[in-house]
Amino acid sequence: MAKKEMFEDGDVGQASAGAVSRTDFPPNFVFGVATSAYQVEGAASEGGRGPSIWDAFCRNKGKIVDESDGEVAVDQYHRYKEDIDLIAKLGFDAYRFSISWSRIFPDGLGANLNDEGITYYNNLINTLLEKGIQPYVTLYHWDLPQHLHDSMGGWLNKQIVEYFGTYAETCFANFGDRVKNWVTFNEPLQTAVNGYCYGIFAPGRSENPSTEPYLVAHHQLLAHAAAVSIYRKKYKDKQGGQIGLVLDCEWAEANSDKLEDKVAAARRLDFQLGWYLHPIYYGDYPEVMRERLGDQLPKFSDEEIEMLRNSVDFVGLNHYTSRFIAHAEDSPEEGHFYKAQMMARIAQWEGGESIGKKAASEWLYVVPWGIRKALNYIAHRYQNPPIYITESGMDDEENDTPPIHEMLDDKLRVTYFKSYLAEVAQAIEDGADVRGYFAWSLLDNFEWAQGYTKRFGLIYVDYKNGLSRHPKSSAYWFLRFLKGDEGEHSKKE
Ligand code: GBH
Repeated sequence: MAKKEMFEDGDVGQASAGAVSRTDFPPNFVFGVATSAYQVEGAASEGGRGPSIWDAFCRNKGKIVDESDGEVAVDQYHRYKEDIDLIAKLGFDAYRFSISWSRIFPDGLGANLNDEGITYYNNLINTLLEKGIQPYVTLYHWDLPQHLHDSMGGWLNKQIVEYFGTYAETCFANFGDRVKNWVTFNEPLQTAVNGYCYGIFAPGRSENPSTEPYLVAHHQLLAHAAAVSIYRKKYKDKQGGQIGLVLDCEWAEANSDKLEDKVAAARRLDFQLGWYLHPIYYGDYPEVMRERLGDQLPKFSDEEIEMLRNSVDFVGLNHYTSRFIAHAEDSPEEGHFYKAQMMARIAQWEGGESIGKKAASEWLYVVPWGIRKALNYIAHRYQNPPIYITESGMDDEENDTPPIHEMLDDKLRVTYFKSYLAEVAQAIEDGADVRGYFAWSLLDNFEWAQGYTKRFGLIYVDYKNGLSRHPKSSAYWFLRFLKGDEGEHSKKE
């Protein structure tokens, strides 16, 4: 049987699209939408917020394709009530957003608290709770206070661990009476690799691509552990919440049955998930990373490992897409981080047909079966932890030529959510302990280096007309799905 047919016969993957309904998930399964501070808030120089490394990065010519920035973004800082109304109307249970560190401590140091920042997040949280929406709060979604970068080297300096601890504790103390779900870091891999190896994300460094990413990841892990330890010692008992870490993983499917391809796919997963989860579950970085990187990979002291071990109440998974992985002595992928993995990422089946429909972003193909595999992989390799899918979604190209109603009819995005959710339901049946699914994103927003040229939203933002919000077909699909009006007819007996 050809590999492609194998994937379509139902056993291994592709649950039939359209056959998913709310009742395929446990009643307490959480459905939410996600955003991050820099991508949606705007008001970058208002309300006492200090500058962050993304403000500075966006000013470097050539880094953001449309030369835009998050100065205004989609102005959620001023429009949070309208946005929360929309979340409530669509019927979501939860909103995952991030706190901007420099809105809490403008210089990051932890001495000068910005009361206006505290007030803003209090308002946001209280408004959510009034509407029955649970806040899922990320402490760090890439926007380091600029002063910490300038004055001490930011994530390159181990002292950052203490500053992060102070910031995290301030958030627990101020918001933890109402926030019961915390995430320390969003995708520490992206900060490490795109920030310090490829230089395509803030702070845009690529001077020492074979050492800095590993140091930065190391310090993020220690900062994560420090924050969790503070939470568990001083807040968890009285506040009763949970705390975890969010990792990104592109599913890696071996390109063939050859041993070397299987090993390459396994290596690829260790370089994404194992990098962070192995220290937490098994006390050190994956062996294959030590083999490939030698002394470039920092070492943990016994005390540090003690802190890191079991430092998650849940694993957050950001999952968008998948690739076939083949062994490659000299990787066709550019740059140190990919070369170190000795693999090729392939987006085609053997016959040349693409692995899935392409979204707008170069890296994003619609591959529903990958999410089921990623979830089962985490369940088996990391002691079946509670998992929240903290991001999942796809983008359309910004295009202001067609009439707006055409942009709103996002058929492929509807297919994406239907088919990915059907696979999540399968993973739960397989035994993975999946607790929630957050669509990325609530609304179109600042897509980092791609600026406003890519639209990931369930809600369309009209950048030319006062940032008005217009729900797309996918938003209405979720509304029906969450009410239980979707999929029932096609459910198997
Ligand atoms: C998530 O990252 C982020 O958490 C979120 O903020 C973001 O808006 C969302 O994805 C959509 O991108 O191919 O060289 O251009 C997902 C991981 C990191 C995958 C950047 C794509 C692009 C690098 N993404 N990567 S490149």
